[in-house]
Amino acid sequence: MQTSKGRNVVVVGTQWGDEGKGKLVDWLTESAQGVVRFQGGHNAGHTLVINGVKTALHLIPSGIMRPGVRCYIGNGVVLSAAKLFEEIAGLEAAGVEVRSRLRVSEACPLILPFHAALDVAREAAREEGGAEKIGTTGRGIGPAYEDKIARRALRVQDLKDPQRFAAKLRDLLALHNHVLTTFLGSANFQFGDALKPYMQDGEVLFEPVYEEAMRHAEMLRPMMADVSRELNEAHAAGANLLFEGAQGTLLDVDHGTYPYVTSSNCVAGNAAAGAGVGPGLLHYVLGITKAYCTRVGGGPFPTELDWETPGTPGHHMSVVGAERGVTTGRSRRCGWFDAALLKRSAQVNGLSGLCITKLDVLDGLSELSLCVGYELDGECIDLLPLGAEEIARCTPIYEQVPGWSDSTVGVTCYEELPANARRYLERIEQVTGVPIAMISTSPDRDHTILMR
Ligand code: 2SA
Ligand code: MG
Repeated sequence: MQTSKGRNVVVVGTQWGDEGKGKLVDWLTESAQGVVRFQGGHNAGHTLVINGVKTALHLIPSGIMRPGVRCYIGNGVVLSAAKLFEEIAGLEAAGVEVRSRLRVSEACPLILPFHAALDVAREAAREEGGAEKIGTTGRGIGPAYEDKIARRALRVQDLKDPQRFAAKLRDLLALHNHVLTTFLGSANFQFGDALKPYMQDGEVLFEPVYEEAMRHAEMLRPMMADVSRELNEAHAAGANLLFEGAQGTLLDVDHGTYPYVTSSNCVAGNAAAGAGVGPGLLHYVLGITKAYCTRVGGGPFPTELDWETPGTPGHHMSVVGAERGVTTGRSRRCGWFDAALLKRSAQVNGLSGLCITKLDVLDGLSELSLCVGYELDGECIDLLPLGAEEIARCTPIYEQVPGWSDSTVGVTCYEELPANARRYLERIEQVTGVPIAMISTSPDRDHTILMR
């Protein structure tokens, strides 16, 4: 990977999120001057371990942990100001300077309390109607993107004009309260405690939402920016920029296991649209790829294993990999590596290289299965099909690969990996057609192998 001046890297998850992007963005930030989030919101959970201390970030780019690096929240992100200030407070308490280094696009749509109410209500209504839940994080991400696409969203820049904000908010509440009380009103569910201060009789109130937004407006003002302009200027001045994807390719609203997806484009191309730079500024696309697969939430997962029964490989992945959601604490489903899925991911992202993470979690498994294709309706295919229904009908075709018993934890040199671990990685390269650029052998910043 080239890290010379003016070279920008996009980091994306190639599976269903939680591939370890946070650690890698932090590691790559050593040679970057700016880190940019371009989609998603506080549904993301990026964990960093620096000198043994764990930090979980949801909204603020992982570059914040490197003093001096500028962080940008691009227009493609849906922003909860409440969560932003909660996260800033946590970082400041740990001695991290945030406010002078963080720029927030004025074009970000806002996530407000009624978005979370709608998110929770919709999931309950789905379940009651007999459909599988999407398994959202309940953070209001989907409803906030709906408002954006419907051209009625309140954006960060509306916070600068209280009258305009109030008028738009009244319109939005009229619409959403109608949906909450009529369409979703019959669904049997409870709003969480966090929503209670804003609600009465199943409706979201104007006053508490408005007053809180105006308090946030004051605090946010110094950080509001034309992020597109600032990024283009930083690039022109020779800065290296890092675009930090959240979630993963199979959760992309177009290319993922629709409808079991998030509501944004998680693929590399959206780094341009979601930050306000031209695609020519995206020089290298690094696909972060877990050495096995996990998924949190509903939807098809062809290589899923039993991850609840002790003594099984799936349970091993779940326990050794500590596979729990960083945002919601939910258990992640676990399964074998899926190279046919990765092939899809390589295509839709235009991956330049892979970074394999959590290789050490597979230490001690005597044999590994590698999915190289599927049987679908009597035919063999080598690429993940489109959409949840077809994917659910896929039966994986596996190759057996011998495992290794030596520990790979903390290995920093490729040649020191057990021979079978190297064979496993080389097979992944062959099947997916993407070179491995990096390997991560523990959550620690320093436990990283750089290949080329
Ligand atoms: P949403 O809330 O509308 O984005 O949910 C839609 C689907 O997207 C999935 N999703 C995620 N999957 C993995 N990791 C995510 N972030 C957190 C983490 C999740 C957590 O890093 O662990 O703590 O549970 C994330 N965010 C969204 C979600 O599970 C739905 O399948
Ligand atoms: Mg995560």
